[in-house]
Amino acid sequence: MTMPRPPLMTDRPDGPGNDGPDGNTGVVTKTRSRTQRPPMYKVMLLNDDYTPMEFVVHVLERFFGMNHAQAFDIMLTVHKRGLAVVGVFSFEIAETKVAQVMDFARRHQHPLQCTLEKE
Ligand code: TYC
Repeated sequence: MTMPRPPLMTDRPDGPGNDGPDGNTGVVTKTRSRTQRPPMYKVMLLNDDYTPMEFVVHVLERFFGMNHAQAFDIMLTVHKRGLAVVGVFSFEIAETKVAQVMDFARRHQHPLQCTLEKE
């Protein structure tokens, strides 16, 4: 009559001394960490019937660093199509641009609207 022996650590596939053919081979696994790019935000200008065209051109030159020809072009796009993307920025920059444009328009009593949208 043989008595069952108590279980030993070497019975376990991941136990000590078990890096033989069937046991733990000590393979090191690496989990790849993917670096996320920060989300970007589109800043858009909206058309209205009252803001003068020259004022919109000035806004685009002043806050979005456009030259006169670029600014005039984008202003006309907004005028004809209703809106246009005037730049793409990180959230903090986009938020600041919107606030600057809205404040500038309000101080000049124009109803110009500027908004941001996640890309
Ligand atoms: N539609 C305006 C006008 O005819 C001009 C305008 C252009 C207003 C772009 C706003 O974002 C705008 N005076």
